[in-house]
Amino acid sequence: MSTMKAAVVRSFTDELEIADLPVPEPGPHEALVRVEYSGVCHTDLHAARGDWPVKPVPPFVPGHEGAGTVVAVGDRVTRVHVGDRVGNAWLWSACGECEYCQTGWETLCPNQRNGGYAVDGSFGQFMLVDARYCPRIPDGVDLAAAAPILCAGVTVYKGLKVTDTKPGEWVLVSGIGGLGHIAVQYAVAMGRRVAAIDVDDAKLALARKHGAEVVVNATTSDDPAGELQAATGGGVHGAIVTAVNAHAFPQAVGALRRGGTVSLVGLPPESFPLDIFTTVLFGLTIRGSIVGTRKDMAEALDFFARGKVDPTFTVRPMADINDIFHEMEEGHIDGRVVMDMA
Ligand code: 8ID
Ligand code: ZN
Repeated sequence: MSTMKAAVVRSFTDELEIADLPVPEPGPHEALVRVEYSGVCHTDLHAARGDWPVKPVPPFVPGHEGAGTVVAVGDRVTRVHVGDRVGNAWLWSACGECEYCQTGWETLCPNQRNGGYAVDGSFGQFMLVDARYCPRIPDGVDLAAAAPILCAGVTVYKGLKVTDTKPGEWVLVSGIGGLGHIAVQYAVAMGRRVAAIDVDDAKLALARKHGAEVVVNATTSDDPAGELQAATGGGVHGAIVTAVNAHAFPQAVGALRRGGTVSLVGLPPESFPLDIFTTVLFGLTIRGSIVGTRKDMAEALDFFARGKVDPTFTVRPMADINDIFHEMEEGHIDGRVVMDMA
């Protein structure tokens, strides 16, 4: 039996352990992938700490932004072949049969399995993917740069779509981390005008670099929502909140124009107060948005392959995973960290 190195969560309170695990064998619909790069998403940190009401069961291997090459396939696999470049995703698989899968909402499938949560993920040198669901990486693109598209990219692309904004309208991106800095780029590529809010001037500089016209620092502004309202001539038409802090959510609602929509994407395990009167009289829409379908993923990767979005990332070894998580907790990461798994 051959073995591989992987970063393993043994408990929600211990550091991850770099361990030798058996290389898994693909089932009938699965492919075995040699992982070359894996992005590190804040969701992996929530998973490793057991932050959410529905918890993964240790021991497990996090990671749902893995990109690599197929090295073996199960006997029912037709969609991918040995040598193809593919990735894993949060939507690792879905049932394909429920009312959600049948109506283009496979991301809501109650029987879905999630990469790096219910199924071991990409923080290992090999991983399994369901060949019916895995994203295919376009030819010619850099695999390390493609990794952040597999979760951060598709999630913000879908989150922006469901703001129901039009080209020329304003969108607010709240939280300019791994997701948010890519959201700024998709929004610009989709013809929206971008305002950005974060608690850190370095993150706001990154937002400006990627095309934000208005930036607000939530810690130094006396009235962040009012400032955004004024700078956008009456409020943003849409907003996407990726911040990992419940205070950011009512701020984004407060920045909306009448009739505006906010997509909630960040997942701090908290609640926030919603003013009923304003929501009703201004006809606001507050909606959640979870990753994207396989079609959203293909579209998000296509924007990337055409050079419309270009993640800012730093490549680090897998052995750094605990340091990377600590830096993420402290908000010290610029864009995304992508681990070199080879
Ligand atoms: O499908 C989904 N809904 C989905 C997909 C992927 C990730 C949701 N997520 C969730 C993650 O689980 C996490 O809760 O989105 C959140 C953001 O993930 P990330 O972008 O990978 O995290 P990050 O790189 O740490 O960035 C967080 C940013 O939030 C800012 C930080 O400065 C950082 O730039 N931020 C914080 I913390 N507090 C803020 C505040 N009050 C804030 N920005 C504005 N206002
Ligand atoms: Zn993610």
